[in-house]
Amino acid sequence: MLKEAIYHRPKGNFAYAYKEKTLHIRLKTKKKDANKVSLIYGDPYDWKKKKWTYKKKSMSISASDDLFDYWFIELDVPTRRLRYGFEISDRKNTLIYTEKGFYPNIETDDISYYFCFPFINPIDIFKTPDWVKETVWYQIFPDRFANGNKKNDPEKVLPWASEAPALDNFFGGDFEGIINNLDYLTDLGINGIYLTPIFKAYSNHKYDTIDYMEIDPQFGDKETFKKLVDECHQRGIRVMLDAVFNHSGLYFGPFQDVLENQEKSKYKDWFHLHEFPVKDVYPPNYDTFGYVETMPKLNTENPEVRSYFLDVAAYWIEEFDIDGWRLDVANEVDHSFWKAFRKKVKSIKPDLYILGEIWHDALPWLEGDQFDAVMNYPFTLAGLDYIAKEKIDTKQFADRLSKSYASYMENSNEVAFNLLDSHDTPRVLTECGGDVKKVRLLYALLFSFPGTPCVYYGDEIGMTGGEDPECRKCMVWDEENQNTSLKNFIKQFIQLRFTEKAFTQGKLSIIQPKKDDYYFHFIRTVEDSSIHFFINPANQPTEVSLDCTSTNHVFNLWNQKKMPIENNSLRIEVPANDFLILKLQN
Ligand code: ARE
Ligand code: CA
Repeated sequence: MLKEAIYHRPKGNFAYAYKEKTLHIRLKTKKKDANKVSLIYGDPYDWKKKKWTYKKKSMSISASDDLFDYWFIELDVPTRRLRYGFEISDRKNTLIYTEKGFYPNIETDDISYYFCFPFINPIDIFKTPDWVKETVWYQIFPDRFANGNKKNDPEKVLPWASEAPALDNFFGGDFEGIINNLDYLTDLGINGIYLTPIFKAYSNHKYDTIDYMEIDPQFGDKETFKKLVDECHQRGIRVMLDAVFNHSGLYFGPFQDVLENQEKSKYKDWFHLHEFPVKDVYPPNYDTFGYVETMPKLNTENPEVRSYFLDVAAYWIEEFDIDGWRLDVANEVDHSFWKAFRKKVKSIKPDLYILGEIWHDALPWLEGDQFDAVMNYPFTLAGLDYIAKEKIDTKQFADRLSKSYASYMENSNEVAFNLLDSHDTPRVLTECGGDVKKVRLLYALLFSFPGTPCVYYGDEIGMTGGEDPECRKCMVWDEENQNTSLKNFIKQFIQLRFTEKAFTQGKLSIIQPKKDDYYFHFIRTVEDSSIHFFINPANQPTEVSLDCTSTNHVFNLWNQKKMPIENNSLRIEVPANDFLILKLQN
């Protein structure tokens, strides 16, 4: 047994409260090293005749990556406190692993060396909003979705789709355009809209804010925005806005004041200035987003800045009843600010969704005191490498998904924001080289994996586009130019997702692919039913077999056909570039 590879540490993603009386515990071992792991556990104060009363329960491998197996157990903890260790066996030895190291036997006279989860205090439980699990998002880049009012068009507006999107061109999309098309979205089945920035700003993308308390006049006014939120809520659609609090725009009042009054400006501590005079030219002599001189970084440690932005966050919830904040460049803003942010927004609307934009490992923001989830780009990139670009095989794909899944708590995984693309990446159809079969497989994965899926506007009708700004073309409304079969496929999948609880609440197990398996197999289980998903991106069919010893019925959920079970097993073909969804029920 490779002791050096064995790892556990209470709290974080290795031992955490899932609910008031439920703990989740994980243990990492070298891949394929241990063949059995049990949790030895008990209440620290439960002794009989000077011996500690403990119980033992086996753990199972919930995920594996290239190097490690991740053992997992969900444990009821009625007294809310726990002392525990692990009994780990390989073919030769059994060892007890505790906070103080390895021991040959289970100790019951002195339990001080065991791991300790002192107490589940309800206030510390990571609570994420339930509704998010049931949400299918649609991301809208407002200038490009629909122009519902020509009167608010910007001065240099171009006729819809008359030119390729550029860094500085405008097409006049607005709130009325979105309102007019809410039936289209409802028909598609979506029930959440994520809008990229809508506050007064200079550019077409609006990430360079001028005024955080005003709506950009190109999109409408506060009244139209209120109408948009109300109309959405009437249809059961939630609304999430983009919070760009890492940096402002060049024309943000306080930064203009700095440029004008320099050292005398009362806003000089609102930013990170390197020297005076501050000049708004490249290269900037102040901290910025990247090296973009039109995006000066805000000093969120300054109490005035902090309170200003907390007020901004509160204002759009209190006055307009928005349901979520997506946090731009979230990992470059200080943790202390985000902790205050969570307290503030959750005190106003406890089930508001806080979504951070972080492309990397984000555990330090996902421990219950900052965000609910992050944009799941590791999922995006793994999916594209596997299906679109064929750069990795099934095993590597399973490893990557498992690793990122095991790095967070279930509380957050359940509301992970899963996406195939966004306004920051090439569109999924383009990544797939125009191959719609691949796109369908990626959607099958997106809509079946734990988390909350998001469709980037226009993907559903087969829009294409490379890197930003190409991925921001005007929405195609003419049905003649829409891929309606792709749209119907997505619609059907969303409907299916809503009819089966396992899609939104099922526990995940990723099946380790065998050496030559080129299909990806995972299961979502809820109560007495489980759904098996098979994704086959290969150009050849593959046969899979399922053990049905403890199953009475198997349904193919995609075509609603009952499948024949023979000799307690089911053998079935997954066609080339296709998927299969089987529900097993007792
Ligand atoms: C535009 C052009 C760029 C050009 C730039 C400079 O498109 O090609 O280089 O101008 O002039 C917004 C606009 C962009 C604009 C940008 C700067 O939407 O169109 O770029 O402002 O003016 C990293 C960050 C992540 C960030 C991405 C883009 O970590 O936070 O880069 N995403 C957000 C928004 C963007 C927005 C901004 C930030 C700024 O979603 O839309 O850009 O407000 C790796 C790295 C990641 C990296 C990721 C993508 O995986 O690890 O950290 O994300 O790639 O590059
Ligand atoms: Ca308009």
